Amino acid sequence: MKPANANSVQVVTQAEPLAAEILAGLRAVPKHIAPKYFYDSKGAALFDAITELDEYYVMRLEAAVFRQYRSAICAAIGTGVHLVEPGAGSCEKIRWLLPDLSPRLYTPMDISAEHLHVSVARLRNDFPALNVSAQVCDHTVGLRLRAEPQDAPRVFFYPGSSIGNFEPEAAVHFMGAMRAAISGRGGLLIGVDTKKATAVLHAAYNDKAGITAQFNLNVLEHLNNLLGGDLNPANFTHVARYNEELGRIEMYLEASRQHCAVLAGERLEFAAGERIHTENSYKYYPQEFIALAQRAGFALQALWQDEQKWFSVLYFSAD
Ligand code: AVJ
Repeated sequence: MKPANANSVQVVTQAEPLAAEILAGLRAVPKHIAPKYFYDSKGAALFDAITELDEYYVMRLEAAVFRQYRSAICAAIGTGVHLVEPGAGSCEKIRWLLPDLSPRLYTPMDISAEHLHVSVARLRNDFPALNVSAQVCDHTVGLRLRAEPQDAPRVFFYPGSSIGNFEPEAAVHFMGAMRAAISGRGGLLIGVDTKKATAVLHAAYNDKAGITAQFNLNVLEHLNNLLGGDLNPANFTHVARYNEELGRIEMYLEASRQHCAVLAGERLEFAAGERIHTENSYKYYPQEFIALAQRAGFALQALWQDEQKWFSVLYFSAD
């Protein structure tokens, strides 16, 4: 029997002052834009193209780890769980676990209603027996889940090293929010990119085909469409560098000349060489990450890595 809330799409309205938040970031020194704004439909397509680049090892290695260890991963999670995936996007990665894992309910969450509707329809078509209850929300703002199904252990699925977009302290906070949404048994299955040679990281975020540059620059078009504006991508260049000290890739849009732009009726000034910080992508050795997760109330159950140890998949239980 299907739970009452199965096969629905729930929209969680969040009082998020979109224009105010974005403008505050562009008035700040240094200027910044949150990475969640990369993902309009063009940005999502560009990200998919990134995952297919030779230089971008992240998704290829994560997929390889899931392929190699799928049965062990599914065994660690157990059956009959309520699987929740914040930022599920195309709902492609859950397929790595299906049909071995038979969750009681799957709740993909995404900021884009359109994207979520399309992905959920495709998933239901391919896995008719799967109960899906999708939720349109921005998980970086907060997690609000319904109580049902009451007796199913809640397991969060957060692949792709998306956790790397958070500052380490914010990552602890977000994992704490997932932990707080688990009552009784439950867990967290998470994919985390590992620290490695600077040259490898540099190549992954500065691909020869320039797809990452297009992805970065597209955030300007997205903001123009969202708020009304004339930010011109031709006035900026893509910059990505590995900050070894902080263990993170930093991405910026650098103004190639002094100019002005308008966004949401506000005038923005850019000096030549001025940068907008658009993304951090933190890399963690497993031990560093395990320590963060422990602070959020999670206990390590298992760790799986590719042969080179470039990518880690970890399963934590609610402590
Ligand atoms: C989706 C955050 C995991 O940091 O590797 C890819 C995004 N940015 N290339 C990453 C991204 C530039 C990606 N995450």
